[in-house]
Amino acid sequence: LAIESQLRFALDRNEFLLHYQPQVEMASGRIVGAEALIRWNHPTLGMLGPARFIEVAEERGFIVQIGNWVIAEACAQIARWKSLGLPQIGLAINLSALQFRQKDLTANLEEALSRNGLSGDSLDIEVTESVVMEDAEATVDTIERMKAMGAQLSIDDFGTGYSSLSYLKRFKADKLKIDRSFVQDIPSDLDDTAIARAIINMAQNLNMKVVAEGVETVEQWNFLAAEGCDLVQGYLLAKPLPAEEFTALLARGI
Ligand code: G
Ligand code: G
Ligand code: NA
Ligand code: MN
Repeated sequence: LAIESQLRFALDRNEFLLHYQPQVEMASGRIVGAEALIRWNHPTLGMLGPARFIEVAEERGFIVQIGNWVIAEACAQIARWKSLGLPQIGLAINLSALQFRQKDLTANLEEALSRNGLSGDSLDIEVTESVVMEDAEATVDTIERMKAMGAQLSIDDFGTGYSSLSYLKRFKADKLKIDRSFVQDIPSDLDDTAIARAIINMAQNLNMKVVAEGVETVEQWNFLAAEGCDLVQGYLLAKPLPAEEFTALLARGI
């Protein structure tokens, strides 16, 4: 109840913030990207993760405004890093299915980019499988406009949803993110190991990059490196960090 009743005021009260988790290129060990992950600094409950409020925000429709705030804040942050002369990275943002269906989504993206003097290749748009599998004309149109802008398209939580491989080919996603549930028990779990390997092989053959999520151990890193995984995100490298801490990490490297 504290969540539902306060959510409508949270944007006006400026209670949302973004944390940033680095994405590291396995071959170079360098930070080449980050994922922006929303947090809500709730007036009485403290810092809340998305699991506590995103579903309610979707049900109530607030997710569209919240998502527009995420787009604006992410672009402002990219511009801050740029003005500090830090290494250029791609920033991934998560878009919910509801937000993806808004007619003005691409206009909002373009506006936030141009207001901050950025081109589209600064952004990496993360959507779940269900979003890209929806064959609505508007979805196809949105994806094409985002790609024309130069933004990357990543399929989040890959393997947990319902994908048609022909859609993957048609939409030409730039990246697949192997869901954390398939990563956590490699290399000891043989089924998960086979799934992770299959996703990496498929992505390579379709010219997509693979990001492994939730990498926590050196054993997982070694397995993924041997299989040809491109990028890694996980506690082994860093947890999602407040902007200042991430900025310091970007400045000194991992
Ligand atoms: O931050 P955490 O690590 O707990 O993220 C959990 C989930 O919340 C992730 O799967 C992510 O997709 C989702 N999420 C995080 N930030 C955002 C956001 O800004 N918008 C939407 N729609 N989902 C987000
Ligand atoms: O978008 P998505 O739900 O995939 O967001 C990633 C989620 O996974 C976030 O909630 C983030 O905090 C979490 N996460 C990131 N790295 C790790 C990790 O190494 N281990 C675990 N358990 N969770 C992680
Ligand atoms: Na995500
Ligand atoms: Mn994910």
